Amino acid sequence: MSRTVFTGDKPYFPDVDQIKHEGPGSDNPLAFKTYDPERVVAGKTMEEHLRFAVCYWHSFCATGGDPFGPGTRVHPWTVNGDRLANATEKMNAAFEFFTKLNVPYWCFHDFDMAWEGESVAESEKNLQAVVDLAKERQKATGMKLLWGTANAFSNPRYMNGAATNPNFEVLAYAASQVKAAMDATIELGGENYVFWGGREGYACLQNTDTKRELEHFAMFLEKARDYGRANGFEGTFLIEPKPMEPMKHQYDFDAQTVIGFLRHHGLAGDFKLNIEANHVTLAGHTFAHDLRMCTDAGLLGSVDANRGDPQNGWDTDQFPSDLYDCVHGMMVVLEAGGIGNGGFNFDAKIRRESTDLNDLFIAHIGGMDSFARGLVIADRILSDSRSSELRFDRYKSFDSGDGSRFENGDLDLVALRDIAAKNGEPRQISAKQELVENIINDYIVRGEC
Ligand code: XLS
Ligand code: CA
Ligand code: CA
Repeated sequence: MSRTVFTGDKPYFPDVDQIKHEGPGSDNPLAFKTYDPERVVAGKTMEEHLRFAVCYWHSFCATGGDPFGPGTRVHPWTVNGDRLANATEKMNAAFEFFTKLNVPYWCFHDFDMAWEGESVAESEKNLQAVVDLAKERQKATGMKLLWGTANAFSNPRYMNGAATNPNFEVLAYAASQVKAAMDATIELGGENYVFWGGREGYACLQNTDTKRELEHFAMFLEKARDYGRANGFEGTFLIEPKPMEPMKHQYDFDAQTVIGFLRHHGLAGDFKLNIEANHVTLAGHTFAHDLRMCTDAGLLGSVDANRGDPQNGWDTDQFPSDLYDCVHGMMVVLEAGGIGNGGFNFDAKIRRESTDLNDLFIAHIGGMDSFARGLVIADRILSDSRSSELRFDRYKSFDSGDGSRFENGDLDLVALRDIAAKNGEPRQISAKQELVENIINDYIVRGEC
């Protein structure tokens, strides 16, 4: 479906119309080549499968600054008015962008939409003023909120963490922000609420009580969950793992770490994971690996769709363009039956050197086409009977007889020993890795998508 295009008093992208699907033959940089919201793949439309979201922070706040120099882009929506006038213009630009790109969802942090005040009460008032605006624009356009979150990592007070800060006063301050951001998410009908660990971690083991900090973290999440549920939040709470940066050691290292933490503290019923591709690669895994760890646990909540750079060990937050990664990722998502009430959020920033206003459109179009191609190709691969045969036939020895008795817990160590003694040297079963890789590559080039 197409969203109603929104423009404020003055359009910020006057040269761009709503982006349309023109097909693989098109060389128009402002058109989709594969992503077609109405196209049906594996029983659902692309829009339903992918539930794309645009993020507020990189796309409308970041201007391309890095540790060696200031921003390179001047946002025309940054006006010299008061803070509310600025926030309003930024929101107008954002809703114009969302609706021209024709994505169904968006995501925010409290202080990318609003601005921090001198006190808790003032910050709450600032956020409420901006939520009122967002509510109107959502109503006018049909845009929906995929998730909201609180930025409890930028302000210097959070230098030692938020929920894991050794100072209780800082923890309480962070709670005030989470409460307000959750109120905002509820008011805007958000389908999820995200906790990224920010500075939840440590730099020096000798001055840190890790056990106590992790217990505080769990308690904080529990109280946030209770508040959300008591106040009408029916969506999913999401934890977003990241192994490092800003802290040297971050508690939410990767998917398996977070799954263990959630289960240990009895939080897995309300919390799932938001997997960001770049964070997974920082943890030394592949995007598809962490997705699979989540789907195996029934805890895949949502995806931050971006990528890192294989030569760099930091969070480059580039737009996803690696088709191989998108295919593998979508195979995991499709096999698990889809992304549920999560989505694919472009937590990605255009490069510092990309300075044209329409580069923001080009980047998102590329990301959407990459995941749409990933979806189409993944579906074709999974529909080829060889895909499941190659995986599941390897485990056939557990389907019946002694293998199945083992899975049921009916064989003890002595019984296993006796079976080994009777059978002698096991026969080899080829893993056929090269064949699997060849099949995937064949489908990447076979057939139009
Ligand atoms: C930072 C994270 C952050 C979360 C939301 O690395 O990706 O943007 O997604 O706080
Ligand atoms: Ca992210
Ligand atoms: Ca990131």
